[in-house]
Amino acid sequence: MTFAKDIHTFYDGQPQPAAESSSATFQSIDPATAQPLATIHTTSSAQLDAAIKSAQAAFPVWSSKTPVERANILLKAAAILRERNDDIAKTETLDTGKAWSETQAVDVATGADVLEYYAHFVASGGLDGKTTVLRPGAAVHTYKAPVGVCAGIGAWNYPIQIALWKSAACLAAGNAMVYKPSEVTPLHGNTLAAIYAEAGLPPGTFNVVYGDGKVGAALVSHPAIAKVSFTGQVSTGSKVAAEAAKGMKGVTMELGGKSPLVILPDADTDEAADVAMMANFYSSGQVCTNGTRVFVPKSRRGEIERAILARCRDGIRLGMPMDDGVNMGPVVSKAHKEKVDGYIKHGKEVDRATVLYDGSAQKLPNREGYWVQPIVFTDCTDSMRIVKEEIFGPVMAILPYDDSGSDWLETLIARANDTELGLAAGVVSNDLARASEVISRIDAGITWINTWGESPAEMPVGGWKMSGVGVENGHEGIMAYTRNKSTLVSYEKGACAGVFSKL
Ligand SMILES: *[C@@H]1O[C@H](CO)[C@@H](O)[C@H](O)[C@H]1NC(C)=O
Ligand SMILES: *[C@@H]1O[C@H](CO)[C@@H](O)[C@H](O)[C@H]1NC(C)=O
Ligand SMILES: CC(=O)N[C@H]1CO[C@H](CO)[C@@H](O)[C@@H]1O
Repeated sequence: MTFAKDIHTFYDGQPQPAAESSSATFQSIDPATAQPLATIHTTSSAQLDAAIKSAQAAFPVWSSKTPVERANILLKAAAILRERNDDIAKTETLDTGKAWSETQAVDVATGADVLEYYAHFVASGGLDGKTTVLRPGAAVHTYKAPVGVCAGIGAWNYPIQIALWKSAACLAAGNAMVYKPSEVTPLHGNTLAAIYAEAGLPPGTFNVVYGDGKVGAALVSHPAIAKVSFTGQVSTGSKVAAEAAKGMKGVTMELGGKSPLVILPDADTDEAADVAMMANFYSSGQVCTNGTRVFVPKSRRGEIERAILARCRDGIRLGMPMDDGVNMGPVVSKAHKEKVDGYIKHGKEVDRATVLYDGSAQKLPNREGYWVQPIVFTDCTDSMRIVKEEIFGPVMAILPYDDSGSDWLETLIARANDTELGLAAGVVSNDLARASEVISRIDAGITWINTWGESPAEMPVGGWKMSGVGVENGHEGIMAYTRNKSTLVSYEKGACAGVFSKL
């Protein structure tokens, strides 16, 4: 694997070791073995300034390239990413603990897709303005101008994919970026920066800084930053947005969810069980759009629960993330394991939910890694803590609902929607008219019918309510990295003549 064992702040097109004496460090840990993988040098405030200066200097160079010139460089970067897919994916597996079967197929490829999508978008006129002829001698031109230097702050569940989703839109629109990966999963940062440099991105256009929330806060509040794109927890997101507001900076906030998956009474059993598994156990449950509140009709409960149970028993293969056939690795860190374990204990002992499937029979590959055995609770009610709060782990909560009587659908929709969060929602049904009605009445930004989780470059994604502001991807995603300019041009002399002339 080709990540550096000693990782430094990246600006001006290369890693920039700090003066030894002032350099604080932290380590990236492999969650499957608890062994350190690399030492990362925390970005000092002088280095943060230098990285932002580097981006400021690169901005006029990059933004004055034509859309086709920018697109060619981004397409080259996408080609390099695809060529090195396996190497980068292995590094992501080491850093996050996610199964290789996932990272190899998803993490790099879905990032490269977005680079290609926005390269083609800008090259084919996606950001073109328009001309309005006012009168024979005058016209109004409108432009989508880049905003300048943007801050990207990533999360630990999809490290390189998130870095690519943010930087693709940012760079394609002609901006420069200073990116901070999560301190829990930092290994991809300099790898991506070096690939951009190799593809021909001018030095300073994409820079990487390292550290925890303190470095993130200094980045967001820096006066030279024009826009902030953040992925992470709701509580951090609202602090970041408040700080950005002081400088009137634009924000894109991709935050958490506690999303409902509604299985309607007419759903196929296998279809329902497959969607429920995907919505809960992909990436060991560490997906922000996970559909963790699974509403199952009481009239169909037995067979649907049996189908879910069978898939848990035969289909979840917990193990060392690089091993063949493994589809569930450890969770990302020790602190996170303790949090998820705490919720499971609470679900059993305090909420007293029924345990439908208990993965504690799943053999652990070793004693050191941050393993959480998957679990499915049923007979859950809306007020239980495991139903209301963030868990972010392989924990499914089934909420049986009454599907008899006259107003069951109303009650169901109200319950599914009854959360401050509004990231995602899904429905499984053969009746598309009813499924669409349910989806249209749940306040959530990312919704699926008869599937879960797919998030292609073409699909704008972002949460409603406390789950976020703005979207990433799709045509809408890049607009957040632009601002509007209008120019009225007079082609005739004397447009302002006469008003202040002598009478
Ligand atoms: C969904 O919840 C929001 C508040 O979070 C509320 O304004 C809206 O009316 C609710 N919709 C339904 C159909 O319950
Ligand atoms: C630019 O105008 C569009 C509408 O055409 C609007 O949606 C967008 O928010 C504007 N951008 C900014 C930065 O104000
Ligand atoms: C059961 C579970 O882990 N659900 C989590 C899904 O992800 C969100 C964060 O985006 C958490 O709030 C949920 O707890």
